Amino acid sequence: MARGTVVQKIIDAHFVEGSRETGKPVAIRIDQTLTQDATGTMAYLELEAMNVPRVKTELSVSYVDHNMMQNGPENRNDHLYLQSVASNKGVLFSPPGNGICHQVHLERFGAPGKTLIGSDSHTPTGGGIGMLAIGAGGLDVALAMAGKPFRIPYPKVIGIRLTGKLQPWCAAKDVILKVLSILTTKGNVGSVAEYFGPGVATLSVPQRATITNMGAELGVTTSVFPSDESTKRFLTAQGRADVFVPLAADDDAEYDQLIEIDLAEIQPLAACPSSPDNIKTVESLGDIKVDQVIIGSCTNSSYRDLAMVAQTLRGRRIAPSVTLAIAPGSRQVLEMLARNGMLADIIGAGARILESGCGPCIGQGQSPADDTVSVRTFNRNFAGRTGTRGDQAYLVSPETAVAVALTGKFTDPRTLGIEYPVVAEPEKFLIDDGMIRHPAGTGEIIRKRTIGQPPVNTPLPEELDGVVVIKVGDKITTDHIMPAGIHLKLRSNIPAYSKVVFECFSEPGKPTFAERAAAVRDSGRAGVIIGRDSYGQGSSREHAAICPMYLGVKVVAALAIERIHSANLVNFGIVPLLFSDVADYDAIEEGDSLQFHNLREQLAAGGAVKGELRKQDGTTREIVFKHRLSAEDIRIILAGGMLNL
Ligand code: MIC
Ligand code: SF4
Repeated sequence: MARGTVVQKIIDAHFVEGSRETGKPVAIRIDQTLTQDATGTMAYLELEAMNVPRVKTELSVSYVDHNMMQNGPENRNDHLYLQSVASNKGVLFSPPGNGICHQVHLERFGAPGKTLIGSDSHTPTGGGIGMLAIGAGGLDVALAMAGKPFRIPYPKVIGIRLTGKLQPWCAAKDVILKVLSILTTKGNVGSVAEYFGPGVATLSVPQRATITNMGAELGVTTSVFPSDESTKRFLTAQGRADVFVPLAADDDAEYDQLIEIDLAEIQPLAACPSSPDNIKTVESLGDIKVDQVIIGSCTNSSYRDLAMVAQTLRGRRIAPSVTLAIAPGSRQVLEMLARNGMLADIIGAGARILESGCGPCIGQGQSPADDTVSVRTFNRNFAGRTGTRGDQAYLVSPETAVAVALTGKFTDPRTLGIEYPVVAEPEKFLIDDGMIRHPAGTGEIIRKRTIGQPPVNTPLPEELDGVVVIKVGDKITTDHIMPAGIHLKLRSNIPAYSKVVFECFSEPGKPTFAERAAAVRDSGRAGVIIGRDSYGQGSSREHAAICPMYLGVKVVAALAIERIHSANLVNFGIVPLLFSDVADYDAIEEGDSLQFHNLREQLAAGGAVKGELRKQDGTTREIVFKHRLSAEDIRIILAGGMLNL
C-alpha cells in the first residue's frame, strides 16, 4: 500500500468511516460539488426527491455548458429549472455563456486540499490545483449535496514522476497522451494517478489541469498534482490567494506503481480513431489530409492555450481546405482575448468562433463530413461521438491543432518554421463573477412540461428470469450505450431518451434494443446486458443506467465494469456482475435465458453468484459470477435503487 502521498493526506483529512486498506470502501466528507446541465436536471430532481431543503456542502455550483443549442424549447426549459432549483436549494448558478464547468470551477472556485465531486467524468480537472476531484453519477452528487459522505474504494496510488521540461511546441496534452499510451484506458479502476518530481514545477496550473482532466480516460478514480508556488501564482492571479495551502507528498512517499516521464523527451502525439489510448507520434502520421480542426473543450481551452493559438495565427491565414473552429473554455478567457486583441488575430486568420461551452465535444454541432478527418483538442474520440457515423477523429494538443489548421494536413508543429510563442501566465486574470447567480434560498421552482421525474425501480426479485437482450464486445463506452449529440436535449425526459439506448448497434429493418428490451419487460421477464472488458468507459451519465432500467434491465454482466458506471448501475438497482471465466462470456448468445435462483439471498450472503444459462437449443450451463459490491451496494440493489431507500 502507498504511503505519504497527497491523495492519502486529503483522504485522511476528510475521513468519515471505512478502511484504509487498498480496495476496501472508505467514506469521505465532500466539501464542494458541481453539476452541469446534461446530468444536472436528474441530479436536482433526485435531490428534490430526497426532500432536502438546502444543500449542506461548503459550496455547490450548477453550470450550464453542454446543452446550449436551443433547437426547440427543451434546453431552455432545463436552464430555467436549473436556475430556479439552484436558487431554491442554496446552489450557485453559472448561466449559459459563462463557460465549461471544469474550466470555470478551476478559475473561480477550486481550492487545494478540498474534496469535490461532480456529475461529470472530467471533474478531476480540479486535481490540477491540488484538489481530490472525482466524477460521479448525478445521484451520488445529490447525496453529497444532502450532506452524505461519498464512498470510494481506498485507492491504489500510481506515482508519475516528472523530470525535465517540455520543449517548444510540445504540450501538456502530449504528456497525458503519453501516459495513456502506457497505462491505456483499461485496467486502472480503483487507482489514482499522482504526479510528483522536479518536472512538476515547470508546469502551470492550466497545463496540470489538462493532464488531470484527461486522466479520466485512464479510468482512474482521479488524478492529482501537489499544490506549490505555481498553484499560489495561479490563485493569486485569480484574486484568490487566500485559499492557497501548500500540499506535497512526503520525500519518502511510496507508491503502488511507478512511472517515470522525462518532459524533455515528450513529442507531439495524437490519439487516433477511435480511442483516446490509440497513440501515435504526429510525425509518424505523415501527410494525412485534414478537413476540420477544432480547438476547445475542458481539456484545452485555457487562456494559455488560446493565447498561444492566437499568437501563432497572427498575420497568417488557415489553409483553404480546412475549417477551424474555436470554443473558448470560459467567458473569462474569451473576454481577455477580446480585450487584448488576440481574438482579432484568431478571427483574422479565418477561424469560426463558437460560444464558451462544450459544443462539438459532445456532438452539439460541427459534425464532420463523411470520410473526412477531424482534428480536435478534446479528450474523447469514441466512434460516432462527433455526430457522424464512421467518423475519423484525432485528439491532439492546441500546438499541433494550429499547425494542422495552417497547413491543412497532419503537421508536427516543430516543423512549421515559426518561433514558438511562449505565453506567460497572466499576473492578473480578468475577474468578473457578475454572471454567477447567488441563491436566494427560496423561490418557485420552474418546471416546464419537458421536465420529467426520475423513474423508480422495483425491488430486486428473489427469482430472476432473465433474457440476454444484447451481447457486446470490449470497451463499450457510455456514448455507445446512451448517445448524446442530437439526443442530448432529452436528458430530462426518460421515456423519450430510452428509445435510443444502444442506437449505434441498430440495423435497418430489425427491432432496436429499446424495442427488444421493452418486449422482454412487458412479458414479465428481466433484461440482461452482456459486456466484455472495460464496459461503461467514459462519461458519468447516469442515463446509461436509468434508461436501461426503465426498459426493464436488471443485470449487466461483463468481464470488467468501469467505476462510475458500476456505481450508477447500483444506484438504480441493476446488478453489476463479473464473469470469472471468459469461456462463460463466449458461451452466451443474444436471446439466451439467464436465470438466478434465490438471487437476493445469494447477494446478501456476499460471495459468488450462481446463474443458469439456458441456451436457445435447450442446453444449459452453470455460470459462477464474481462481483465487487460492498454491503451498502447490496442493500441499495435489493431495495431496487437508492431512491427507494
Ligand atoms: C462527456 O464528456 O461525455 C460529458 C458529456 O461531459 C459527460 C457527461 C454527460 O454525459 O452529461 C461526462 O463526461 O461525464
Ligand atoms: Fe464538456 Fe467535452 Fe468536457 Fe465533457 S469532455 S465536460 S462534453 S467539454
